[in-house]
Amino acid sequence: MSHSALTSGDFIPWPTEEAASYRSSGYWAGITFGELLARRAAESGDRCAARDQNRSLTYRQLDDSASSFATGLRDLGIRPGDRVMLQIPNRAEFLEALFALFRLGAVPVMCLPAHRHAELAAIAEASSAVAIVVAQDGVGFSYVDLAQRIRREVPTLRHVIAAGPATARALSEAGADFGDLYLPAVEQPAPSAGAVALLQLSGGSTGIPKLIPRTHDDYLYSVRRSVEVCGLSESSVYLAVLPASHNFTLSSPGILGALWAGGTVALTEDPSPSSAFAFIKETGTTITALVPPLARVWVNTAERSGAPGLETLEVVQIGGARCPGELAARIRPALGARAQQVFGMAEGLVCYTRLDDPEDIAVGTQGRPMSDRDELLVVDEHDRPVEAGASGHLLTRGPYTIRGYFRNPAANHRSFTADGWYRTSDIVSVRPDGNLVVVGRAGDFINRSGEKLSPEELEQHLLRHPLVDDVIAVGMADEMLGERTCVFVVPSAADTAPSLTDLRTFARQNGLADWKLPDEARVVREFPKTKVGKASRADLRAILRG
Ligand code: J2J
Repeated sequence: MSHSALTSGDFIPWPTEEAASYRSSGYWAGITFGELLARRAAESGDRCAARDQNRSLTYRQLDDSASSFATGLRDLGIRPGDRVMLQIPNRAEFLEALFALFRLGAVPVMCLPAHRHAELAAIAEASSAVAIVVAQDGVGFSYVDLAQRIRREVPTLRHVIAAGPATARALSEAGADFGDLYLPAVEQPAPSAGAVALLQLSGGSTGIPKLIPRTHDDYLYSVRRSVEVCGLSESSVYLAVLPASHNFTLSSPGILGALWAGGTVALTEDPSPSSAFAFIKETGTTITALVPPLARVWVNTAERSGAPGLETLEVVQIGGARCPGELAARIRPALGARAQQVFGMAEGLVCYTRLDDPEDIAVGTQGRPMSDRDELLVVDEHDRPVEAGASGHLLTRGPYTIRGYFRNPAANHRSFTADGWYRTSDIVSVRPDGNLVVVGRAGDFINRSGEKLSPEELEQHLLRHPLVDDVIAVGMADEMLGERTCVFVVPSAADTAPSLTDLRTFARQNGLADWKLPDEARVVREFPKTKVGKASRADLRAILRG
C-alpha cells in the first residue's frame, strides 16, 4: 500500500522549534482521538456518548463499535495513513466510522452529505482515497450508488462501505479479533499524535480541492481550548444540527469537544424548528451551533409561536458567515440562550466572543482568538501592517493553524507567506479591546448561508451548456442567506437564452452540490470590461447593488 501511505511531503509541518514549544508547554498533549475515546470508555463507559433520532450509544458501546469497525476496515486492507472519504449525515454511525478510522490511523476525508459527483470525484482524486464510507441509505438519494460510480471512475478507490446502525455489530459478529489494534506491531504502528488525523475541506475552492491536514495534536488542542472557552462539561449536551463533518460542528468545540468533556452528542438531520426544538427538549440539549440563516429561522419561529421546551439550552453559537448584530441581539429573548459568535476556518484560527462578554461585544463583534499563542496580523495589499484599528487582510499563525495544504504547492504559494502566515481571505479590523470585526472578504468565493462556493467552479460547469456563450457568477447580498448567487449569462444565440431552471437543472445533472446552483440568472449581451479589457466582476456586482 506504499503508494497511498502519507509521507512527510504531504503536509507541511510546523517548524521544529514551534512544535517543540507547543509540546513542552502542553498545547499539544500527545493524545490521539482514538485514545481519547478509549479513555472516556474506561472512565465513564456507561454514560451516553451519542444519540440520534433512532438510537443511543454509551461511551463503551461507541468504543466497541469503533474497534469492530476498525477491524473490518483493516481486514479490507486499509492501512494507517490511507485516506478514506467519509460521507455520512448526522447519525450515530458518523461517529462509529470516524472513530474507527482514527483508531486505525487511517485518515478520514470530511465530505459533506450535500456533495455530489463533481465534488466527490475531485476529492477522491486529490486525496487518492482508497475507500469511501457512506450512509447506507438517504432520503430520495442513494449515497451508495453515487459512491459506486466514483469507485468505477477513480483508480485508487477500491472500496465502498455502507454504514448503518448494524454495520459495526455485523463486523464484530463476523468473528473479528481486534485485540491487537492497540499493539504497536511492525506492520501496524499505533497512530501517533503528531500524525495527520483527518483532512478537512476548504470552502469555495476551484479546480483541485484544497485539503486541510489537521494532526491529532493540533486539532485536539483546538478542541480542548474550545471546551474551556465554551464551558463544556460532563453535563453538556451538544446538538449537531449543521453537517457533522464541518469544522465548526466537529471541533468548535462541537462533537469532539462534547466527547472530550465527557458529555453527550445529539445528532439530527432535520434542522427545521419544529423537529429541532422537539429534539432539544428530548435530549436536554445545552449548546448548539448554527449558521446565521438557520438562526434567523429558529428566532422567527420562536418569536411567532414561542419555543416551549428549550429551557435546557444555554448557548447558541453562530458562525460560518457574519451574524448581523440585530440577529445576535434577538437570540436570548427568543430562544432563552446566550448567543456566542464564532469566526473560524477549517485551516485553523477560531475566534469566540466569551460567554461573559458585555452585550456590545457579544452582539457587535466576531470575538477574539481562543489561544494566547494565536498570532494575528492585519495588512494592506503590500503585506504592510495597517494602523491599529484600521481594516485590512487578516494573516494568522499559531498552534492549530496549518502551514500548508495537502499536496498542493500552487495553493500553498498563494495562501501562505514564506514565514508561515496563513492568508485568510477575510478583511477585518481589530478593536482596542482585542475583538475582531469581520468587515469583508478579499477572496472570490461566495458565502451562501455559511456554505462556500467558487464562482469559477460554477462558471466552468455552466459554460458547457449549449445555450451559454459566456457566464460570470457573483454573490449578491441577501437578507436571508447572507449572499445568494447570481449568474450573468451571455447566450450563444440572441433569441434563445437559457432560463434559471435550465441552468440549475444542467448544473445539477453535471454533479454539482445543490448549494452551488444559481439563485438568479440575468441575460446580458456582453460583460462590462475593466481597463485592461477583462470582464469586470466589480461592475457586475455594482449592477446588482443597483
Ligand atoms: C464572518 N465570516 C465568517 C463569522 C466564518 C468555526 C466557525 C466557522 C467555521 C467556518 C469554522 C464567520 N463571520 N462569524 O471552521 O471552526 C467565513 C470567513 C472564513 C470562512 C471559513 C469553525 N465564520 N466565516 O466557517 O472553513 O470568510 O469555516 O474565512 O467553512 O468563513 O470557512 P470554513
